[in-house]
Amino acid sequence: MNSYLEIHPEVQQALAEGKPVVALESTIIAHGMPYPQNVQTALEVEAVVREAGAIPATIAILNGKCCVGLAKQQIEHLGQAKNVWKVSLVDMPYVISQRLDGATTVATTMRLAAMAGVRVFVTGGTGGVHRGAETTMDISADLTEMGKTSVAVVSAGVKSILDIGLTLEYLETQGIPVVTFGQDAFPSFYSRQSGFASPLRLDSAQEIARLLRAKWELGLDGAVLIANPIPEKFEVPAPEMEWYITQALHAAAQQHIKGKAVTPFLLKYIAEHSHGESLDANIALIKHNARLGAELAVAYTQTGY
Ligand code: PSU
Ligand code: MN
Repeated sequence: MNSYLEIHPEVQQALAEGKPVVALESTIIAHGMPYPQNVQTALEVEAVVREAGAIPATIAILNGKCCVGLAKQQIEHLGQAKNVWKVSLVDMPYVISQRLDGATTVATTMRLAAMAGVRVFVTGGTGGVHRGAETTMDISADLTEMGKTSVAVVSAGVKSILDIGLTLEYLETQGIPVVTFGQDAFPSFYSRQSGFASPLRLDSAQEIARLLRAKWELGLDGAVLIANPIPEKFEVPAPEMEWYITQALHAAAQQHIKGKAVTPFLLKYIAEHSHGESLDANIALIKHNARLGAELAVAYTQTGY
């Protein structure tokens, strides 16, 4: 194992001392946002984690090494290089054995975080069950990974490029508690609402930390999905987003986009066509999630069940 993993010394030390660490994904850097906002946001997110008292560990595969904790120039490289793979679990053996560079999805970041001993992970949005999955069977490996790997995943809910209702059903089947922070409605990334109630609600990081302890100490392996609603002032009206999403789905169908290309295609289409508004919202919510994730990591080190 150790010859595959490269844990940054600062992260290694924090873990050895039982200090709070927050894992961060890198697909958002390489494939989720344009340069230079991607690099700037990744560095700001790390700063938010530090301000809240935890150590950030951005995770990516560089030259075939699974890096847990990146230096600034490595983040810069991921944000600019053109040949960075989007690495879900299925891609890991190839990218590692070919000594390539890869940005890690939620599924892969979770797995590497767990291997390193990191229990809290912050992202923007996870993958899920795609609209039309009853015929395409397009269900993200993020969901099956959450079913088995014991890491808390802080997100802004599920983006409505997905079928939110089916995604909630799948999460339930996989035994993944879905907890919305501070409200009853399950949020949909750009919006605080989704039309679905959240299965669970908790109002403090301490209560979420206790839920994590109870789950994992019972031997119930797997993730807890924590949905943190976007701050009101950054919300994008749902009808406006739905219009862009409908256009994006139509373009994807026309261009026969399939497999792992679907999600990046939809995200890129929406980002390019909705101009600055969705990007500003994306940046705001990931920083908002980073704060909650860091508070949760701190609470987890201090709280029993
Ligand atoms: N959804 C978002 N933003 C993202 C992703 C999904 O709102 O950046 C990225 C994440 O890295 C996620 C991946 O793990 O896409 C899911 O891809 P797929 O649907 O191919 O499993
Ligand atoms: Mn897919």
